[in-house]
Amino acid sequence: MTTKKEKEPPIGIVVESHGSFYKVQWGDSLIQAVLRGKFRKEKQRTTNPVVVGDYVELRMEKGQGVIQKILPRKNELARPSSGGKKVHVIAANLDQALIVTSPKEPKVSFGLVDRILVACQAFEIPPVIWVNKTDLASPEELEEYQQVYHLTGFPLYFGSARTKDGLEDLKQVLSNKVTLFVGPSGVGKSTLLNALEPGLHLRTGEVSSSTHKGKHTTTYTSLLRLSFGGYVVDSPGMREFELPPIPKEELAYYFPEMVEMLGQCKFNNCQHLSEPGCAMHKWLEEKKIHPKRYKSYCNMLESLENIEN
Ligand SMILES: Nc1nc2c(ncn2[C@@H]2O[C@H](COP(=O)(O)OP(=O)(O)OP(=O)(O)O)[C@@H](O)[C@H]2O)c(=O)[nH]1
Ligand SMILES: [Zn+2]
Repeated sequence: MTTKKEKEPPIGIVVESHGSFYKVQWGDSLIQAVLRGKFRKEKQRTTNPVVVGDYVELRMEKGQGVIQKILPRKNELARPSSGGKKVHVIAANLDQALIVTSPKEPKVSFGLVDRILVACQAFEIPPVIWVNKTDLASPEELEEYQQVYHLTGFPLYFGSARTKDGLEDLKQVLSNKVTLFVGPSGVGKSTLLNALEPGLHLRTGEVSSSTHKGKHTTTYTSLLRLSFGGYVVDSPGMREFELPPIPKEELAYYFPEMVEMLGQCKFNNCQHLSEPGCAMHKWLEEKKIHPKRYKSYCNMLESLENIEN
């Protein structure tokens, strides 16, 4: 141990949480840790005080780590707990979300990708789109992704876990970041990780040939450490986010290519559906937003209205 480490309390990152004990990565050591008693007695806003991704201060006692302090979180991925009063936090301090989608087997709709994009932004997790299974797709199908997303400014990558096309780019994207892989079952999240990091031996699910839908294969949330630096959140619960309750009037702000248009409508409470003097018509005509993105906006707006009614 260096003198510096003796002076400063060791800070590690929680990579597994099993209710009352945790696994914390500290440098190259993986430490079993428990929570200092005080935390468990304190009244908590959440069902679980420590989650994967938390940076924690440790004290070593009899070869075991004791979590002394949880450092402030920059973001958290959460859902309401079953009782409804508290929130259940799934992971914290995510640097980015890799939205894995696939044009075939399964064909993921743009509507679903767009919902996940909005949810990521609502959780303040910057999204990156990865179009997987390019080996199965036609050039037209891939071009469509380009058309739909190039105006959004969201980073967009193409590749195949099977042929390993594009995986060097993906390594760059993931390097030294904590990344959440998100996307519907069967798009190839586990296969991608196995291709990048063969040592992980993640289980992969075969896509059912009758439904073209995959099976869920992961059972608990953990952070997987990448040999080239960084971590990946492997979570069974959040394959497709639920859209958090966003006020209707804020939805347009989650569509970056719409933001510039927002001051140009006649009414400042315009929802950009078919109100008089709405700038959306012009925006579509001038191809400043892709019609598929506008359709996603309309569908999401409707589902938000349904939540409120
Ligand atoms: N052709 C092709 N098949 C792929 C590719 N990536 C994954 N697959 C196949 O797609 C199926 C599903 O892959 P998984 O990695 O289990 O998918 P997942 O997204 O992890 O699915 P869940 O764990 O259910 O969320 C497997 O049969 C993979 O072999 C790819 O790039 N091209
Ligand atoms: Zn409008």
